[in-house]
Amino acid sequence: MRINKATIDQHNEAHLKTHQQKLAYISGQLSEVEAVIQKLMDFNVAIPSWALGTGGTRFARFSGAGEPATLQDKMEDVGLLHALNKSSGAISLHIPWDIPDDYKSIQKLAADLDLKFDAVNSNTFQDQKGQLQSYKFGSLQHTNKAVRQQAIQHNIEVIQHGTALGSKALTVWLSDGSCFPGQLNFRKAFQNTLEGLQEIYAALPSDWKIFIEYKAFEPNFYSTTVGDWGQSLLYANKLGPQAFTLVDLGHHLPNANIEQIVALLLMEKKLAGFHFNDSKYGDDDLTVGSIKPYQLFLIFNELVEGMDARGMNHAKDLGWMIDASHNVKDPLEDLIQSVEAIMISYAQALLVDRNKLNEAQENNDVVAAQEILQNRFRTDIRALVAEARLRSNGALDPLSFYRTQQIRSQLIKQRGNTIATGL
Ligand code: PSV
Ligand code: MN
Repeated sequence: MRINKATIDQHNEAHLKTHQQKLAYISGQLSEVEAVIQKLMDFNVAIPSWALGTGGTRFARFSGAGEPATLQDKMEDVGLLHALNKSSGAISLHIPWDIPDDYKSIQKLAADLDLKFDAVNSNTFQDQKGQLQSYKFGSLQHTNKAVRQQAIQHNIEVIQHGTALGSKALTVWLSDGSCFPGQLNFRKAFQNTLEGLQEIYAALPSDWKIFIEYKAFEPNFYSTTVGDWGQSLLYANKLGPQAFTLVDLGHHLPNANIEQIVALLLMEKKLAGFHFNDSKYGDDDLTVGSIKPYQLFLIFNELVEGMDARGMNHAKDLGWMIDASHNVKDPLEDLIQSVEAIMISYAQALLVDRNKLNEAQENNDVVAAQEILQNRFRTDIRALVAEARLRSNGALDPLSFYRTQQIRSQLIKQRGNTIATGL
């Protein structure tokens, strides 16, 4: 389903007056508004192919209807989202769920929808039909060389699919680990994993990156072989300059200081980028910014500070992606909310008075530092994000557009009771 530009224009006209009032109000309070709007227009967050269907829990999956059943449909959904918010111009594929049957037609569809291919993801956390070796006891860490070789080969194939489509990064998330003390020799598991990653690294094209994603627990509950940012950084450092650590917000132990992790990885030039989501307890995969919006802002505050200190391009030099998939919302509505939360936090971070914050830090003025950050966090800058969308020909209010145009009902009419692939 494609969205007609005239319908977006109509929607924008109806919302324009209120928007302009809000914009005038916030512009009157802040300097640098134009530069911030431009940065927001340049910024894009990739959408994972697996977030377009209703996610499941260990207990049940309450699938919605009209979900994208094919790669083409998933791309159409991301295209739809991008047409509305103009900040979702990339899709991240998970192999083997999204193996393209014809690269040329998939590339053409991407061009029609104004989409790029973000990092490609390998999957050695499930056994596929007809697969020779099982990943029940891990993949790259496995005691059996044949299992390790199969996992290496799979990752190399993922790189090949990505190369054919124009991706520039491979994300490796391993569920490897153990469920019980004594099950695993930690050192051997690490060594096997490192050797496997080295073979995969050797197959990377020279303009590619490999992102090593860590996760504290689940599906293994005693140890995880890439369990935290320290372990991921160890692998990334040993692998070489094309290897980086990927931060998924839901992959930490409770109350971890993610903003500090981000600052240090950036300093070490080893931050790959993000899988954004939100959580209360574990890897809950909830809508970005729905539970801990202040944490999201603090992360962006470190990102903007750290990237500017290194002269990095905010839009291009890190991988920005959502990784959320849960079971009670319409996935497209959820994604509209997630992207909006990211844009808001980014805009607020751009507007932090760096000189004043720096001065407060140098003078150990703890109270002033808190005031500077919290004042910005509490400033309603949503009109700036909306203005960036308007200037890019997106919708002023994507969620209300989605609802008033009854997009899900139209998708159901078109697709029927289809269910997306994935977890
Ligand atoms: C694992 O929990 C993860 O965050 C990884 O990024 C996977 O590839 C993704 O979720 C999809 O299951
Ligand atoms: Mn992830």
